Amino acid sequence: MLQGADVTTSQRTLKEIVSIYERPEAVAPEDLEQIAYKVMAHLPVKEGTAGGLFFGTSILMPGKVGDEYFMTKGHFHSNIDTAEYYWCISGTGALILMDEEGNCQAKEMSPGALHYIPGRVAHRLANTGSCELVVGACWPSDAGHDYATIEKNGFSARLVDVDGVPTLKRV
Ligand code: PAN
Ligand code: ZN
Repeated sequence: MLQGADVTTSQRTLKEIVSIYERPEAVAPEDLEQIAYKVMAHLPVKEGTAGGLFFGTSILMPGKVGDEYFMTKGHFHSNIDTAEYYWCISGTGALILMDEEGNCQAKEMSPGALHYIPGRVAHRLANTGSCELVVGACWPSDAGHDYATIEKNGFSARLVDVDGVPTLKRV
């Protein structure tokens, strides 16, 4: 999706992120090495540089763990006031947002949808469709990623399949 100098690619296997799901045991052992998502990022300046921007494309595979849709780890930004844009390029899914008080909401992701994520709001993607969900993102180069808070407390709601309908369920 992204090409050129300064583009890095990273990927997460289901094994690396399985603990984010409500029922990690629902993943068949033979599926653990499967790639859950990839991120290509254009990082033209050093991470932490004030005033710069990063651009990334996230590609999230379709699938579920139990009744919970495949999703990204999710994070607050370390520099917590920094914002971000998410823009859906292809596929169907949701952008799940959670503020510091634990209020969660899901924003629809379908091609062309653009969402501004304000500072102090944790964000993650879920793929509710049957093809890859491809999302562009732009964030400040001094945002940083705080994964620890979500690893410790999780999101206060999960996006699950209820009779074929993606439903945000409080935990
Ligand atoms: C995105 C995310 C990307 C992967 O580029 O980093 O979608 O999600 P996780 O980082 O939560 O695994 C972004 O929000 N950058 O700030
Ligand atoms: Zn982010």
